[in-house]
Amino acid sequence: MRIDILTIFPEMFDGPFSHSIIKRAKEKDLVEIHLHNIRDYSTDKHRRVDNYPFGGGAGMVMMIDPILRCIEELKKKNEYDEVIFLTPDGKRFEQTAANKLSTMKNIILLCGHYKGIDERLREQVITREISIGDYVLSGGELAAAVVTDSIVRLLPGVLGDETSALSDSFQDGLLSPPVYTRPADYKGWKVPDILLSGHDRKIAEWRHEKAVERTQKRRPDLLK
Ligand code: 6GU
Repeated sequence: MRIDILTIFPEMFDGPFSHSIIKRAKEKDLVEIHLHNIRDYSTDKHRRVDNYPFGGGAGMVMMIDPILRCIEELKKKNEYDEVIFLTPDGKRFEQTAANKLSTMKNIILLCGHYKGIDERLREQVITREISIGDYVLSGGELAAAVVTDSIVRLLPGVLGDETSALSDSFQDGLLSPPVYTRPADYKGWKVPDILLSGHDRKIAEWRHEKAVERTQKRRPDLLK
């Protein structure tokens, strides 16, 4: 899979994409992530990418031209399944959308800033709009990193069996059960006996029971 990210802060992705699972996925050529600085596509001598909103009001709006030039350049070389805009007024991102995006060949993620992007881009070019939750971030970059991480970990070969995405919270509509590791008794804090019993079927039943219990208590909305 190929993911192209359009941003005015490409350096913001250096950290999240240089460690752990995404780093390994890139090294194994399971994903190609390309960062594009929207400013590089500005034809303005000051490399401007934003301007005042028509009709007045506070805040700046990202202009059509640099963003469209970048997207058109990419579309000459690759075919894209989706051109996604990260925005707090987009559809709230959930596991089902991550699953769907992970089946795609090439996608573009556009990170918004200021008061947003010129509406005509949303009407003419954007195919999907995503928000990662009901709170406001300073820009779309952290949201794009979150969406990218959720997609890349689902790509075949990225996770080993032992960390399979199938056992994630939400994949089966339930939160994950509690987990424990050594020592079995930490200064009197004990691990449930069942987990030490070696009885695989009973352990699986216990885990399912705890997952349901936890979901009922913390996220009853998931059970509806
Ligand atoms: Cl995608 N962008 C911004 N700026 N804020 C957000 C968001 C996105 N999702 C939740 N809050």
